[in-house]
Amino acid sequence: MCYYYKTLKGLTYVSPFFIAFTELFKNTIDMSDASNTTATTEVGKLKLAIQKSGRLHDDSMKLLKECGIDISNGVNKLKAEASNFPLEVYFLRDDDIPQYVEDGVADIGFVGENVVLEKKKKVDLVEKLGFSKCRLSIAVSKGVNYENASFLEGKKIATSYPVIVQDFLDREGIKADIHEISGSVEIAPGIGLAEAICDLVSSGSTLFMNGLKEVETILQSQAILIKNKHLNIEQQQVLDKMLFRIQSVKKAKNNKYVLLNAPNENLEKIISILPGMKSPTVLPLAEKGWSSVHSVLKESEFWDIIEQLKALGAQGILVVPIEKMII
Ligand code: PRT
Ligand code: ZN
Repeated sequence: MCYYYKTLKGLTYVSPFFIAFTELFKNTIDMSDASNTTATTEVGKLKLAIQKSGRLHDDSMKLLKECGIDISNGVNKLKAEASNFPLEVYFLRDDDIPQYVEDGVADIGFVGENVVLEKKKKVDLVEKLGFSKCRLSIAVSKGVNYENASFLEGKKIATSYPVIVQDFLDREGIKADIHEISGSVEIAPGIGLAEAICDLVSSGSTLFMNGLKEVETILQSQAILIKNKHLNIEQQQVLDKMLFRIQSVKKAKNNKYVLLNAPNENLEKIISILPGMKSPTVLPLAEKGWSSVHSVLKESEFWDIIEQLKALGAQGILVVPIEKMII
């Protein structure tokens, strides 16, 4: 299987540092664009577009909650206001979010990267949000002998992502017939509509149940925060505040707080494998010869380090989730 990772055409990654830097020069850089923006947001208030219902909705709302932003969303409402943050939330179809953000009808949006890349709208990528992870993959019938992308030459590919698929074919130098369909893509080979499909995959069970196998991953996707290119200074400041909270929530999710009892004879070795935020906290225990060690571990390194700690005689290891992490 070969992997192609996104070329963010029309989508620029903007780091928080870059945002802060460009803010200093915003008046000179963006004044010529100011008349182009259709943003009607009152000074310092942000309009956020999120999915009304579907796979992104619950995690989007959860993220706002974890950021301490309270939204009272009445059933069937299209718009809601945060009670404790300068934010208004619009509930929309995910496909429409990039357009609304480009036009400035919404200032920012939570949406799948796959949708932003397919729509090719002029928006900035601010942050990857870490939920709704999936991949956009080519699949063919199980029995097909697929060796590489040249199999697709002259074939029909059914997909809801014609733009991203065409980019992939262009990169591979392959000419194929893209057949755009809006749903149930996975049934296309079975009914003779196409020899291959390109669709989102997460667990892979939909492909499996339809007698298909995944042969190329052309994009890795997740929910992202996008922004309009013409935010005013006050809006950018509110976005920076929100971004700071989002990053604190993300860091907390990727880390665990660990407390353990360590025999003093191995204390130095134990400390050397525990990173901590600055360095681990070490407190003497009432029982002689033992210390209590507190530290923060990355989720990805967690099991490796715990095994090493056990081997060094650590006992009573407690692992606690972190709610927010402000560094
Ligand atoms: O109504 P609206 O237009 O707002 O929503 P929608 O129906 O177009 O989108 P929705 O809610 O289905 O998905 C929203 C976003 O969730 C997508 O744009 C992706 O960014 C993300 N996402 C994450 C997924 C999946 N995982 C996913 N598995 N979107 C769709 N799927 C589908 C896929 O199309 C296939 O039918 O799930 C099936 C495959 O799943 P597995 O687990 O069987 O592999
Ligand atoms: Zn949609």
